[in-house]
Amino acid sequence: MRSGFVAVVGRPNVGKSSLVNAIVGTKVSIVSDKPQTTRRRIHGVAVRDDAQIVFVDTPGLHKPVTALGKRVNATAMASAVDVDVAILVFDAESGFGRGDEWVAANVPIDRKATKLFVVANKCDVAVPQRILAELSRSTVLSADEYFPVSARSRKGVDELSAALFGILPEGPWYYPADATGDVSQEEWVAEMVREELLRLTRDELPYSIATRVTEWEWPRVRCEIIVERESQKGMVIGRGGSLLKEVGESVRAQMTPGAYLELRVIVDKNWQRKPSRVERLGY
Ligand SMILES: Nc1nc2c(ncn2[C@@H]2O[C@H](COP(=O)(O)OP(=O)(O)OP(=O)(O)O)[C@@H](O)[C@H]2O)c(=O)[nH]1
Ligand SMILES: [Mg+2]
Repeated sequence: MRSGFVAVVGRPNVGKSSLVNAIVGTKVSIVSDKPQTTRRRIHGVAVRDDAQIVFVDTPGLHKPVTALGKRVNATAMASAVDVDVAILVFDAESGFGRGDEWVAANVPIDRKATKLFVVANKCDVAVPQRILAELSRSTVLSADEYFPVSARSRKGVDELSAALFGILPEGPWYYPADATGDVSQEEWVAEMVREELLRLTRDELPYSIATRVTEWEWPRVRCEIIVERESQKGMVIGRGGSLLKEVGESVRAQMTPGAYLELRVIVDKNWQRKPSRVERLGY
């Protein structure tokens, strides 16, 4: 048997979670067009023949301004320790820049024990000249390998996956053969609710939202949506409850049939700025 850990790091919004989902083959980590979607370290598991890879999806590294930001940055920083491969993902369309170099310089990666792969993502929207120029720019990192991919179209994903499976050392599997990750069913529903809210809200609201399942008595599932201000409550509920209804319907459609999903919006004033609240929410 062979196995290994692969950490996926990079700036926010470059497509780390999309890439993990594409390789694992199922949605283990939520995705949105808003930066700082991922807030926790999430394991996604992929199996091929005798080999199992545990992907470590991480929050995007950014300049933190809140207690939540500091917390998720620390999570990302610590995630590339004791892994076989660290993948640094950047956005090929917006280019390889200072922020990406900052990530490479500041995430502790033991280059003797850990291989560094650089992945240019979103190659479905970047023209070939651009992809080559940006990959060439990224060679300042002296990585072990470089890959152009598109998590969206899956172009290049199989090549990356094959390279990862190809270098796994012998070792025990860390998860059962049919596991896809370490996200519990409660966490998964809470994250799905947050994903829908990220899709449907804008401005500062997405960052103010946290979700958690507070009751699971199948088929009754209750999920709390936590916002930071009274004024945000109405925005999440929507006119006549329309937004919340849409969220509930989309999430229920992705759950085991028969679920009764109750969504409740509560205010926890400025939770994002309070370390103790951030911790209590499990970030
Ligand atoms: N065109 C294109 N868009 C992509 C691709 N991969 C991801 N995206 C989009 O990029 C946005 C960010 O994707 P995520 O997977 O959430 O990015 P992330 O790096 O995990 O972001 P954080 O969790 O915030 O750090 C979403 O709108 C995705 O649909 C891709 O290959 N091509
Ligand atoms: Mg993510």
